[in-house]
Amino acid sequence: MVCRGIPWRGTITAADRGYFRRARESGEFSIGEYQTGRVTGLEAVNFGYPLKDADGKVTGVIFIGFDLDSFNRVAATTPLPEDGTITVLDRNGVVIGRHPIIKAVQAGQKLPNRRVLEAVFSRPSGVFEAARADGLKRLYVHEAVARNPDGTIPIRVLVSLPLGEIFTDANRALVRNLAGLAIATMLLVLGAWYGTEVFVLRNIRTLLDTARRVRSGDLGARTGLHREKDELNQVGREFDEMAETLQRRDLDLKKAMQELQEQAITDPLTGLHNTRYLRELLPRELLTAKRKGTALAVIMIDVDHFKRVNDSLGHEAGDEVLKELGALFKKSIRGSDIACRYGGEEFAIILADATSEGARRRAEDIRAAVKRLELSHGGKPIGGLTVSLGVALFPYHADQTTTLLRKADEALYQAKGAGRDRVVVRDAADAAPQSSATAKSRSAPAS
Ligand code: GH3
Ligand code: MG
Ligand code: MG
Repeated sequence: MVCRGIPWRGTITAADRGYFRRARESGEFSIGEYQTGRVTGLEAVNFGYPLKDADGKVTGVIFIGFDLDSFNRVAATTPLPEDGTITVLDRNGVVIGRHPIIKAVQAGQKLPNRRVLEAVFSRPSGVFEAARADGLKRLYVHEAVARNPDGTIPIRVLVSLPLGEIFTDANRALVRNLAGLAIATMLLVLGAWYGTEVFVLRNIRTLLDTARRVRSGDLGARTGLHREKDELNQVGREFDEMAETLQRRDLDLKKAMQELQEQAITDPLTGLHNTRYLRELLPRELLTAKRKGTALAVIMIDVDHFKRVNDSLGHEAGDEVLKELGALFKKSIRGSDIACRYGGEEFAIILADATSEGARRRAEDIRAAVKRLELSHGGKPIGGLTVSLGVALFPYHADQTTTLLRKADEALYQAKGAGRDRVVVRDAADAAPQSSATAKSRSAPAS
């Protein structure tokens, strides 16, 4: 026993109790027999309910003890004609409830009247006449209240009434009805725990908890109520299927949103990032660089005489060239760098954690790689493709996104002016005024 509903310390085993053994072996609800509780010391009948893991294996038994008082109370509230008695018996014929309480019929002992006991145990239910110890004949009605998984009847209700000459058939029918009422009441009490608490309440709790979790965004929550065939389990199954659909739709939606977001920041022709992305990203990158005290380079690239490609080979060929260039730029950057299509045939590459010299070298490599490209369109070679590149660095030349881009652009146009197919790194001499935070220990870059 690992825990209990009332204060209790120590170790107790319930392994020998009938309700425990049957619940464990059969995996089903089982009612025990008259016993003296090992914790309470009270006379009781225990109800055992198996706890199962996901594979249906019994891992424990939860039980509730019904003090004999509970049975007595039910018996006392059952409407009976005068001199009528009601007795509740366990599976062994031991009295576990009685009204009225009399010395001759003691709780915890077998029903003293052997003939009555035999008659009750000969059939699950029935009506018979028998004489009491005092010789008075009585009418007995008995009924099984529940059934254990091993087929035994754990609780029987026995109602008896005095049988006089005056009893007519009609009166007997009345007695039967009264006994039926008593049995129904008893069933109701037992059902209150077995039906309501164990199955209904627990399953409702599971349903509510799962609904709460799903509502708070945990779409992976499931009730797991699939094992039984009752209505609540059906609701659980429906709920889980609904949660499954919700989760699937949520995933589809997230995927669609992600795709949309990707599209919004991607250039469809080259697959590189677009200007929108660059303008969103650059301020963040500048902040990071500022925090880390590192430099960041922007390389602006513009294709030389690109109009000629369009004019001589057509717009489609121009597009093809832009695609190839995009692929080349993507190939020539590191994981932490970003390549964007800045506009028509202009590109920008952001190098995080760069030095002036490092950025120049990378720009040179790109320039040389473009020059080496051997492109063709419709079988005709596209020769002489070159690019001009302008480089500006944060924080040496600018500490703001727009100025940094402008400085790189100006360097690019210097390269154009100087004859194209070359790299110009923004001169240290025209470095922008620096904020004290970013400029403190930085020497001007070589250009
Ligand atoms: P340079 O830059 O060396 O001064 O000469 P350029 O011929 O490249 O001149 P400019 O930058 O003014 O012209 C760019 C041309 O690129 C103009 C435009 O038709 C073409 N262009 C811009 N976007 C695209 C595009 O998506 N596809 C194609 N095929 N052409 C484009
Ligand atoms: Mg151009
Ligand atoms: Mg241009």
